[in-house]
Amino acid sequence: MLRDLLLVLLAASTALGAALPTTTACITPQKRPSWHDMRETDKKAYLAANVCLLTSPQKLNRLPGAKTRWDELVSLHQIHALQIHTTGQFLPYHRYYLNILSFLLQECGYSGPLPYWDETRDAGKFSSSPVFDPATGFGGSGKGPQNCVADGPFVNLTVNIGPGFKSQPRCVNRRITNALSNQCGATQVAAATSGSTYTQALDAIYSGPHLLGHMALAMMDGDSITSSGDPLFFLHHGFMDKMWWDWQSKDLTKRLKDISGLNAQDPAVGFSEFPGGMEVESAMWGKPTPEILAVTPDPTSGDGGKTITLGHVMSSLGIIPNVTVADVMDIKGGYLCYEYV
Ligand SMILES: *[C@@H]1O[C@H](CO)[C@@H](O)[C@H](O)[C@H]1NC(C)=O
Ligand SMILES: *[C@@H]1O[C@H](CO)[C@@H](O)[C@H](O)[C@H]1NC(C)=O
Ligand SMILES: [Cu+2]
Repeated sequence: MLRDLLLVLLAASTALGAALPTTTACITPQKRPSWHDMRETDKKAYLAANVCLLTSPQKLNRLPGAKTRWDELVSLHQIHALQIHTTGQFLPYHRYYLNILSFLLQECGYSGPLPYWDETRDAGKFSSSPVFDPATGFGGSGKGPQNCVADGPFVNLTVNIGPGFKSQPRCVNRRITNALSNQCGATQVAAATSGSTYTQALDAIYSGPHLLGHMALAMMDGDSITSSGDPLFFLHHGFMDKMWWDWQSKDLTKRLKDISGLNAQDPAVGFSEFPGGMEVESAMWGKPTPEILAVTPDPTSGDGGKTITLGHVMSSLGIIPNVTVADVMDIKGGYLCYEYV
C-alpha cells in the first residue's frame, strides 16, 4: 500500500520533471570558447563525440528517416524548418537546439564546453581558418561532384536526413566561398547588433552574418532545411547565439523580455531570402511529407495565436524536455548556464 503510494508519487514527480525544466541558480556558467581558443584536447574530444553521434543508432523510433542519433538531431531541424527560419522563433529555437546538441554529446561522453566560431577573425578568408584543420578541426572544403568532405573526422560518414524534406543518404558536404565570408566581419556584426528592438536584431542577424555565413559554407548542399547535417553548423550557430546575447547584454532589463515575430513562416513570404516565397522554396526543397507533418508540433503552442510570446513552447520531440522561450532568454538564467568567452 505504502509502496504503491510511493510509486505513484515517484511517477508523478518524474512526469513533472519531464514536462518542466528544472531551474536552479546559475552559479558557475560554463565558458564557451571560440574554436580558435579551445584547448586541443577539448577539440579532439568534441569532434570524437560528434563522430560518435553520427555513428550511433537512433533512439526515439519516431523521427521519419532517422537512422542515427545524429539523424535525429538533423530531423528535428527539418521538422521545425518552417517554424524557425524567418520567424520570431529563429534565435530562441536555435539557442535551444545548441542545448540539445550539448545534451546529446554527453551521451557520447563529452561534457566539455560547446564551442562557437568567432567568424570575425576569419572573415574574407574562411578557408584558412583553424576550424577547417584536418587534424584538429572539421576538415576543409568538399571535393568531387557532391562536395563531400575529403579530410578531417567526418570523411565517409553518412547523414540520412535531407536534402529538403527528403531522407536520402548523403556524405557530410560543404563548399567554402571566401568572398561571401566578408559579410561575417566585425563591421557587419556590429551593424547586425546595433538595433534597439528584437525585430531589428533578428532581421539583421538573420539576413546578414547568418545567411551569408551559410552561403559561404554551403553545408549539406546549401540546404537551409537540413544544413545541420554538417557538424560545423553548430559552430556557426554558436556565433549567431553569441551575437544575440551580445545584443541582449547591452540592455538586459529590456532585452531579456523582448521577443516578437510570427511563430511560423508567413506562407506569402516563406524564407525571406527566396523572393517568391514558399513556391520557390518548394520548387527547391519540396514540401513536408505526411510522415513529417504527423510529428510536427503545433507552432502556436503556448502562444494562443500567430505571434510568438515568452510562453511559446519549444519541443525537441522527446530528446530533452520541452522549454518555453522564457527559459532560454537568459543564457545565465538557470535553465541555461553558460557564457561566451
Ligand atoms: C573512405 O572510403 C573510401 C572508399 O570506400 C576508402 O577508399 C577510404 O579509405 C575511406 N577513407 C577513410 C578515411 O576512411
Ligand atoms: C512538447 O511540445 C509539443 C509542441 O508544443 C507538444 O505537442 C508536446 O505535447 C509537448 N510535450 C510535453 C511532454 O509537454
Ligand atoms: Cu536553422
